[in-house]
Amino acid sequence: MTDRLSLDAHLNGLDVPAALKTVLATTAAACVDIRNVVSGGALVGALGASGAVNVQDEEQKKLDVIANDILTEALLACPVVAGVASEEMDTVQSATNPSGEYLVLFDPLDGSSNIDINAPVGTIVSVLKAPSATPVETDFLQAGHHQVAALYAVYGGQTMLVLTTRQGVAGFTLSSDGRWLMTHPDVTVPTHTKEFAINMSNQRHWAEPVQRYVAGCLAGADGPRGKNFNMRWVAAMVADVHRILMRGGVFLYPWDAREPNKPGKLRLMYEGNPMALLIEQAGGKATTDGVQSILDVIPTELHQRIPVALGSAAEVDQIVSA
Ligand code: AFP
Repeated sequence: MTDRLSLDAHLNGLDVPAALKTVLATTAAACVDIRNVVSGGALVGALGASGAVNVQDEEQKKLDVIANDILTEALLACPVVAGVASEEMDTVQSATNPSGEYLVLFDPLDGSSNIDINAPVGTIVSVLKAPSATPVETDFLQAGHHQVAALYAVYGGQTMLVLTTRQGVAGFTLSSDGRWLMTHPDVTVPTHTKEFAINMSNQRHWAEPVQRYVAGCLAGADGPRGKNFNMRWVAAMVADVHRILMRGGVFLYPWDAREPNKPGKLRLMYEGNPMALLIEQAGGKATTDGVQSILDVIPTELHQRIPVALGSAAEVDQIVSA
């Protein structure tokens, strides 16, 4: 096997503060612990419902709770973390670390409907500077362009961690001896694609521009786009975005009329922002509607939802012009 750069060596070589490197190394180690529980499945009692619901009234799986506990415990014990926020927790938690400098926001187990069927799931993480060592909720409400780092781990056929510190995007694969080794040094999203991802079962609820865009894709070579498209939907944003970072494509979770007062299903702080930073750092586009960058949305609530259209830049542009 060729000598590969470890995540630690990669972090050491980055021009970012040492404290940020510590946050990222701590997060990556926690992802290994989560992966170990995911892969233990029924053998370690990790499948099924927890019996509780989260702040968004969604049924929590056991693994949502376990993954949340692993990350929360690891990060609050990290001396440079000032506080954490999670899709699975009602409120933010201050770490009471006098030297806390960073806020870490996460979806501990994205795609939890995939857990019991042994399909890919993952962890998504966003890192912000903390305005103070004793942060309150409003300190977390920073627009995505303030993120200093974003990463996800995807627990699939291989376990991978994909990271940006605003200097491009790099991918690491977990080795059999538990080390993150660089396998994808310069991840870039191709500008053009023939692949789209959307939950087609919601078609009748979409707004007109999304209807038109998808109709154009489905019409294939005979339609206005003049080419045939392929469709994929993993039901875990982390895996759909991973595919787009590896080979291009677009991913949409638009507003729909099922709950017209909600702007969408996905969460701005735990899904939209970190994935938008990764996609934009890899040369793609990440928008709320084909136009406005997700990274420019000013958050008003911790668990805010947002419509998402991201991926290959030229294809994202098609969504508004369709
Ligand atoms: P869960 O983690 O609650 O399963 O939700 C996953 C998710 O937020 C995102 O990762 C998927 O892209 C999307 O929801 C799947 O939504 P559908 O249930 O509409 O397919």
